[in-house]
Amino acid sequence: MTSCAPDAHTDLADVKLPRLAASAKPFELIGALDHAGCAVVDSLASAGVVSAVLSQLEPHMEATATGQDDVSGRLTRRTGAVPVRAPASWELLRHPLVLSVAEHYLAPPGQRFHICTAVTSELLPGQGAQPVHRDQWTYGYYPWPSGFEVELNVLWALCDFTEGNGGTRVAPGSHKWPDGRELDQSQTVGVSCAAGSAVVVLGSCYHGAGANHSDGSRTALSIGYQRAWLRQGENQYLNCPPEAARELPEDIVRLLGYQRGSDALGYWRDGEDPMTAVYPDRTYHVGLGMGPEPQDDGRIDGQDASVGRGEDG
Ligand SMILES: O=C(O)CCC(=O)C(=O)O
Repeated sequence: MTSCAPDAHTDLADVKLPRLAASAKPFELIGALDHAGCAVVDSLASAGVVSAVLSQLEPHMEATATGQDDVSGRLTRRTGAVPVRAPASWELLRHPLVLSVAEHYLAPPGQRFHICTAVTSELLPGQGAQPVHRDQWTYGYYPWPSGFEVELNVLWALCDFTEGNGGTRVAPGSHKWPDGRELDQSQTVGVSCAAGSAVVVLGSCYHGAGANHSDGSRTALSIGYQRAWLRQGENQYLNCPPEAARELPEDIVRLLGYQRGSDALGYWRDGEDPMTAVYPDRTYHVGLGMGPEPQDDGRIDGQDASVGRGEDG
């Protein structure tokens, strides 16, 4: 990594952090993200959903150890496997505004996107600021071309975010800055927003959790989405093996990555659709192409579920 200040023509002051209302349309959020690389959508989730997610996750958060390095945060608890542990999170995972925008950046026609991570970051009092980073650095600092996004992260505020409690810090406009920078906190702006708001950050946008100087914890649920041809940050198949996935709705199972990512990507055994492992009673296309999806009766064009399966299917 090299250490340098942003270029004068892309100074932080040049780009303001966009704020949108919960009624924002996908094209408005996309416009804001194209411009700034990050945006806040105020009060996108209801208080009821926020409190249900928190109460379902609470025992797991209580049992989670704090991090063992500065990026994880030595006073931060990161609780994962959220889709299986908190059914109330499904509404956030599948939020229509988020899915439309994720599809725009991550899934051209014939391709899909999946959940990368769904994990809380609970900053306990005294937690210092997280190093400023790009989420796309997960992928070995690969030099993705500018404007080509591989990941999109939605930080759902599960409590009010303030500058004092470590509300996420972002560098608006930094998705266009050179890669590999070591920024300090003064090159970012703190996000203050109400619980239920969503801080949306492109994988190329520099950001990080702030420092928690308050006497309470600051909790975010970070739901990242990524192109289906990249390895997921969190191992969703260990978090949620097929017998657990069977208890989840099909759209969430698909987002977890059980579906094919595109033609010939992620198929199972003899060309079977991996969704078959979760729902053996439904008929999925066999072959390298994605093929048609089952109809409401679980069949494709009236085919029996066993069609195309091998002896051990
Ligand atoms: O919790 C936050 O505010 C940001 C977390 C984050 O950016 C990360 O862990 O990668």
